[in-house]
Amino acid sequence: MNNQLVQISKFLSFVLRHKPEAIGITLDAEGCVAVEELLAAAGRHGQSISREQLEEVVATNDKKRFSFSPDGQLIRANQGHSVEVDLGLVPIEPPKLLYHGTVERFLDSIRAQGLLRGNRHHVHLSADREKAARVGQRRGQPVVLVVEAGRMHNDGHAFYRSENGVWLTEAVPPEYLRFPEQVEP
Ligand code: HQG
Repeated sequence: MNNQLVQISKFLSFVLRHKPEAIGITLDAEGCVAVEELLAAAGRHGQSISREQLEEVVATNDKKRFSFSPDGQLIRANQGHSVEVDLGLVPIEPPKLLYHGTVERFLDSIRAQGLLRGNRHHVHLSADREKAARVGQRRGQPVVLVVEAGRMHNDGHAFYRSENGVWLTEAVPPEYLRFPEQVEP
């Protein structure tokens, strides 16, 4: 994606996940808004986006952050919301291990509390180490934690996978986490 599309993607993340009211739109229960309404509201707030640019962002976004409804009339963010939305996620069995990318300065707190979802609806986990490292890298030198997802699932914790392949769960208690200095299986 070129810089302009990245900037549009960031704008869309902001309004479709966190602050629709910033441009005077409301999301429906599933987090959707009419494309026309979104584009008009964005234009009124100094962010003019053409339908073609929007389609390009949705199609080429590196993490498939957004999707259109089947008829193309509505758009929503696939995950990462802080506003209340029902994404219709269905619990599914996770792989045995999942990964979480973070940074050193959070480790003491994570050791004590486990992984907490913060403002988001869920803790975000990745299916492989490389993806998790990229998530951690947003904040500094990445540290990748191993999550014993299979064991959590057996113990009754629900897991979901968003449309763009991010694994989600409510919280990860510390006993299911392996920290880097511990021996790998
Ligand atoms: C940390 C991006 C202290 C956690 C990414 C993380 C991802 C704790 C930060 C998606 C903690 C939360 C989500 C505890 C967790 N004590 N720190 N008990 N529990 N943390 O951004 O997972 O570009 O809310 O390790 O690629 O970093 O937005 O979560 O460092 O997929 O599409 O608190 O956001 O995707 O940060 O990232 P975030 P995240 P998008």
